[in-house]
Amino acid sequence: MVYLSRLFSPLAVLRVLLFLTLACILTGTAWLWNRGAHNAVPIAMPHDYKPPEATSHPIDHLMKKADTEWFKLMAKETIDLPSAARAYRKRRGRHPPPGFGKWFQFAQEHNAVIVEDFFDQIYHDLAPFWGIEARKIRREAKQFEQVISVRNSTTTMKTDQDRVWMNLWHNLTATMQEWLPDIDVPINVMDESRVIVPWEDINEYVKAERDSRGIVPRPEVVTKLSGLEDVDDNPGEPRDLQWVKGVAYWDTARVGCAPDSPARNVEAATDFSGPPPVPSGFPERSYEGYVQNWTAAKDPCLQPELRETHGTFVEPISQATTHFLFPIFGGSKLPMNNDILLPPAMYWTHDEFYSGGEWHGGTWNKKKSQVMWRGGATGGRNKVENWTRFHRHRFVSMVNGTAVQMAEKNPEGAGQGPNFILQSYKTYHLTATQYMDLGTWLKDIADVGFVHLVCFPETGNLHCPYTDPFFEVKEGKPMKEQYHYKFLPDLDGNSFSGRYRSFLKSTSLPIKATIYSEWHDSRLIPWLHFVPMDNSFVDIYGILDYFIGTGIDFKTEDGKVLTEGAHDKAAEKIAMAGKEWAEKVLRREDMLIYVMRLFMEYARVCDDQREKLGFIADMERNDLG
Ligand SMILES: *[C@@H]1O[C@H](CO)[C@@H](O)[C@H](O)[C@H]1NC(C)=O
Ligand SMILES: *[C@@H]1O[C@H](CO)[C@@H](O)[C@H](O)[C@H]1NC(C)=O
Ligand SMILES: *[C@@H]1O[C@H](CO)[C@@H](O)[C@H](O)[C@H]1NC(C)=O
Ligand SMILES: *[C@@H]1O[C@H](CO)[C@@H](O)[C@H](O)[C@H]1NC(C)=O
Ligand SMILES: *[C@H]1O[C@H](CO)[C@@H](O)[C@H](O)[C@H]1NC(C)=O
Repeated sequence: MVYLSRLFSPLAVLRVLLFLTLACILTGTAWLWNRGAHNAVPIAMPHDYKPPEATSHPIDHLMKKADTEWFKLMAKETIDLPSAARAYRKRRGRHPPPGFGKWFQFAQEHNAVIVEDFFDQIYHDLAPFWGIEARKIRREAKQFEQVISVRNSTTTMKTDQDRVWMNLWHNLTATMQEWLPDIDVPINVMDESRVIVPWEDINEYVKAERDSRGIVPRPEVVTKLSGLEDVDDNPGEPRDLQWVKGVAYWDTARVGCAPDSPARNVEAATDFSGPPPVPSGFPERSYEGYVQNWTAAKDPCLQPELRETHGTFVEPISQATTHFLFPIFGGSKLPMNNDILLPPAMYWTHDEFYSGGEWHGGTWNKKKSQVMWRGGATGGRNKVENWTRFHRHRFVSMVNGTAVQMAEKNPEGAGQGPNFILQSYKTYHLTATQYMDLGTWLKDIADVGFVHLVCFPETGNLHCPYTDPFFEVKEGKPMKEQYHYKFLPDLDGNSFSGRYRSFLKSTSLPIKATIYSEWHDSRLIPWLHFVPMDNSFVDIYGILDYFIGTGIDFKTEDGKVLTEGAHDKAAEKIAMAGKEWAEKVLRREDMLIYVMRLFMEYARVCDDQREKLGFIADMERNDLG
């Protein structure tokens, strides 16, 4: 490994600057300007100057690709009911569900951007239910312990105790109750997702959905739902869902992976001591080291190493999974889960702890060009035997300059820390490490730390005997203050991270790693609206190197301040595009519109006449002229 051990002195800065200036003048290659061209700073350059292609960075390529993807998506936007219904039939292969006209009206009245693809998650989640009897679904749903119900446009809630999430989802449902069909919605009140049906069964169920698809001839279409009177009059027995507990969660989860997927036959790890495995080069499926397929990057079925690098699979806090297909609605899930996604309750709250309030940060130029993260050491139940395998711990260590310097000097293995292993500097060709060692650079650009070490067994305070030597307990930072920094990593906790929506809405740039799916996934484009990060975090240095550069500012002759290697404009572009987009498609209204569509589809799949039920008013209107 190449480590520059010389520390950074003012003299060295001067020397570097002198060298750079000279190099530019002498060679005329202007590579420095090329980098600077991404800055807002106007610099004198020849009119015919063109950046050499060869210096283009993989992230430049990914950002360009993201722009193209967005244009393709937006070309599908629909602006009136007939075109929305047509887009529906084309994409889903059926008539829209009863109520679709009202739904469209609601969406339009709330100025929604309407693209059929935005609702893909609903169809992914509900498809398997076409494989089981409608009557079975509605009878069992009603019997669940926590249920939100709508009857005659009035919402009620059944729960074992007062629960914040239930109240929030109840509130969300009640907000649009006059638009909703009769439904019983079983709610998952745990952090963790609940349903994993073996892949082979799901495959059959999904096949049944595909086989049942078709545009029913108009005279045969039934436009009115049958309602739930039969289950109200004659409720069934509650289903014994045979919750699986006490089995290594990885083994419970991987049955949801396809038989030929890399993870399906890999058993749960048993030895959690020492640092976890790291990719020796670029992560698989990456584009020259950076995430190019976000769906794949999030999928544990493709990455068996997650069994020992993510807290969810090392030791979740709580676990109760059923292998039976049953409709449970919740805020997030793993790709192998068969839960049905709602927008997370935390996204509906007005609680400032999660929403950060209405203020989403000042202008980009006023922010510190640094990475800010604060959070608890959650992600599962970390213990002395296995804390080194928890993802939050790993991230916090990997951007801790001191920890990195200690790892580099580790006599037992250069680059090896207690819970991470550094890759060779050569892998990502970092600019910053050409001038200083990784640790020195990180100390300059990162302010990251835990606010609570969440120990097991509990200590009754913020500290933890086995992780104290490796982590400082830092002061918390309210979200408002986090927005004073340009770069905001967002990591999974015990499940998904509840601050993501606020980060997207902020004027700062979210850097996101996750294995969880959320309702909004098909409306966000990586490298356009946020920066995606691999779950191993080996790309974090490359990401920060690209956006922040060395972190060393220098003045050009005309007094402008540049940062060597920084693509500050590119970072600002993604931060602003994400914010603007979130304000268009992740509004509270958009959550209502999503859930209204979801509940209309759910009502149909619970109805005995589901194959004939549909909305065709748009076609009849066409007939009239
Ligand atoms: C809903 O309305 C129908 C018809 O008006 C009525 O028969 C039924 O009892 C009502 N159900 C509830 C739960 O109020
Ligand atoms: C939902 O909650 C908000 C804020 O607490 C409240 O103002 C509103 O009335 C509630 N809406 C319904 C339908 O319960
Ligand atoms: C991304 O990965 C998923 C899962 O492996 C795959 O189905 C999909 O085709 C990939 N997308 C692209 C654009 O390659
Ligand atoms: C960074 O790492 C060092 C060495 O392990 C540790 O003492 C320090 O508390 C860590 N800092 C943070 C913010 O966790
Ligand atoms: C994590 O370590 C603890 C303590 O050894 C153990 O009880 C737990 O089962 C481990 N997790 C897994 C998935 O084995």
